[in-house]
This record gives sequence, structure tokens and C-alpha cells, in this order.
Amino acid sequence: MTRHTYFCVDAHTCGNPVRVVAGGGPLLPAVSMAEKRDIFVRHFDWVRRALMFEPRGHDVMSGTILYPSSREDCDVGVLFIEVSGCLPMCGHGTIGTVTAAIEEGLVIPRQEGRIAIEAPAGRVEIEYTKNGQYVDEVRLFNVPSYLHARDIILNIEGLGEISVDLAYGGNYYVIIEPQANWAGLDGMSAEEIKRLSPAVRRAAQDALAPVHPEDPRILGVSHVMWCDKPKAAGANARNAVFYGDKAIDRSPCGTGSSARMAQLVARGRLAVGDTFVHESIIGTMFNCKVEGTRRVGNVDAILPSVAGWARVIGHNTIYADDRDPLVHGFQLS
Ligand code: PYC
Repeated sequence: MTRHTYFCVDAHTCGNPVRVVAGGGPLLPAVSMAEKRDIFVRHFDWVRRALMFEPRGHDVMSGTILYPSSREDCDVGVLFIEVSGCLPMCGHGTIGTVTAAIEEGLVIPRQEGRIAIEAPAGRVEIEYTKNGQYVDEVRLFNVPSYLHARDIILNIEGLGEISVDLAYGGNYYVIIEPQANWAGLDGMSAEEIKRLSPAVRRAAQDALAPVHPEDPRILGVSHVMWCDKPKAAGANARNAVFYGDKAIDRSPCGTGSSARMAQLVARGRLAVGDTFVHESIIGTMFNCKVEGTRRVGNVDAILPSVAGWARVIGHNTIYADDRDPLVHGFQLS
């Protein structure tokens, strides 16, 4: 019998789960986080499935495994695990992980209020503010984000022809705004989002098959963002982001907000220096900003920042035990 034990700090960022594996994750060689991600996906993906899917997780579960970073300029390496796989970058995951890591003393910052993480998608600087022992807010300065394609027509069963944009913010997002064949989020149930999104994602992938201009390991359309006007006072826009097979982000989605700002800047609807308050499907908000610009390969990109709060909800020691016929998790189809 083999029992693997994972020492986790469970948290949520604006409603979306973040399970931080602080101990027990598989040992990986001292290479970059991008290479660690490749090795993990090839040899240890069962760990992700065990910790994310039922019966230890659920259809929306998301988390991270902490590693030492091999970069001098980073305080910790972060591997993102979730129901859809191992993302190159995750915004809500970063906010929850930094909150848990600081509050629980898992990372000792070299300078109070600032750390840098090594994500598979690159180095991400973080600023956080504290109130006593608690972290109030985390702001991440995300990877350069850019609009990959605009005005792409997709024919989707159940919707008809829709026009979408595709943008990168650490993951590739199909972005759908209200239009003739889609009235907006108010007329759409969560079940409908889950039913329509896989077809939209498939069609966008078939049409565009994006590959990151500087890192060919980052590729493919993974997320679908349905956009609408805000409901909450102070917000600029609202979204529902679909990922995996059944998940809708309860937070406003950090990489999604970065992709959305890149799209809006490219379309002249937002400018460098502008703030952008993004509202989630449950009314929680991220305070985002277009910090600057950068070239990525041959394309114009923005440097986005995203700020939000997270709460630690408990410690969770989880077993993945060979005696358990469901050790590798399951998902209802
Ligand atoms: O916050 O970047 C994000 C994210 C990705 C998937 C779910 N949340």
C-alpha cells in the first residue's frame, strides 16, 4: 500500500477555490517552472487529478503546488493545477496562493509587501498589503498580454453566427460581447454557459490554434469569456469565464481580466494608465490597471496588473491512497 499525503492550505479568491499544496507535492528537478510543468504533466498528472477532481475536489477546483524557484530574482515557484490541467498562469490562483503563503509563513519575503513568483509563463511581481497578520489585497503584475485575433466569425449550434476576439493574458481567451445572436449574461443561466462554451472553445481553436510568439509551450484556446455591462456600483464590466469541462470562474478571473484589457486597449476602448474594475458572475471584483506596453514577438502587448482579495478557509491534510479505488479522482460526464 502507498499513501501519499498532501499538506494543503485551502483558500478562495473572491469565491473561486485555491488549494495550496504546501507539502507533499512530487519532487521535481531544479529546472525552470516551465520545465517543471512539462515534467509534472508527463509523470505526475495523477496528483493533479487526485487533488482537483471528486471525491477530494470538485468540478471547479483549482490550486497550486509550491516549489523552490531556481531563479535568483524569484521568492517561490508556483505550479498551477486545476480541473482543466496545468495552466501557464492563473490570476485568482496567484492571489490566493500569495495570501495563504504570507499568512501561513510559507514564504518569507525579502522585502515586506513585495515578492516575485516564478510561474510557468514567466516571472510575476507581486505587491500585497496587510492588516495585522492578514493579507488585505494582492496585486499581481501579470505577464504581457495581447489581442491575438479580432472579429472572428464562429458558427455555433444553439447560437448561430457569433463574432469573437481572441486574447492572451497568461492563457488564451475567446472573448464574446453582446451582439445580435447573443443578448448578454442576464439572459444566460450557468447551465447554458456550460453547455455552449465547449463548442465556442473548439470552434475558436479550430479557426486560430494560437501559439505564444515567444514560448511555443504555451498554446491553445483554453478559456471562454462571456462579457457584459456591470451590475455592481464602481465596476466597468462583468464576465463569466468558462474553463475545464464544467467550471465557471467565481472570481473575475485574473488572466481573463488581463486578456480583456489587452483586447480593449487594442480596440481603443482603454488606454495605458486606465483602471478597469472587473465584476465576476457572483458580484466580486478585481481592481485592474493597464500599467504599460511591451512588444511580444511581433505584436503589441500591454502590461496589466490585477488586484483582489482572498481568504484562507482552513488546513486540509489529504491522502491519495492506493487502497482507494478512486485514488485518481473522477468527474461525472
Ligand atoms: O484567475 O487567471 C485566473 C483563472 C484562470 C482560470 C480560473 N481563474
